[in-house]
Amino acid sequence: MEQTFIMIKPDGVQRGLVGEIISRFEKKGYYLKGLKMVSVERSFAEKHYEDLSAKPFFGGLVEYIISGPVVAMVWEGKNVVATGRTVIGATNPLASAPGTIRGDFAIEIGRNVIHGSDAVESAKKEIALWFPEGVSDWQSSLHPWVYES
Ligand code: D4T
Repeated sequence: MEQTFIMIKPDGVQRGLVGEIISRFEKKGYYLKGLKMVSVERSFAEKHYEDLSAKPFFGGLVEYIISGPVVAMVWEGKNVVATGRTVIGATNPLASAPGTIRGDFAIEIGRNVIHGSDAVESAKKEIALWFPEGVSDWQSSLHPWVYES
């Protein structure tokens, strides 16, 4: 089964959106396999966003991510990388559809509440970076009620 890395950014934590966000992924049918609250160092945030290091917003993005604790998660399920991005909504919250997390809870691109891996390969990389200790391998007994097989 596919896994993705989801991070509730410092604004999502401060605004009390952790429970709502976890609930949306749970209710969809995805399985929570890793969860922790962390305050990351600047060098770690720079590593996470290294692909964006040449962008003009990189400095502000790193400041934002280190401005408070984040909630790091691994979610598992069919097509969870792409569908997780759909649940999250477009990067710019003003363009995110209502019903998505960013569409419902955010206005500014630099305060867009949540991160989700954009591809299966980047999900593997991000999970390895954020969860070097590994994740849980529990299986949900509800599986047959969510999946046909
Ligand atoms: P993340 O990585 O946070 O899930 O966002 P996206 O995958 O949806 O979008 P991204 O990689 O293009 O941008 C990463 C991060 O940078 C912030 N950002 C982005 C910003 O502050 N200004 C900008 O102009 C852009 C494009 C928001 C998300």
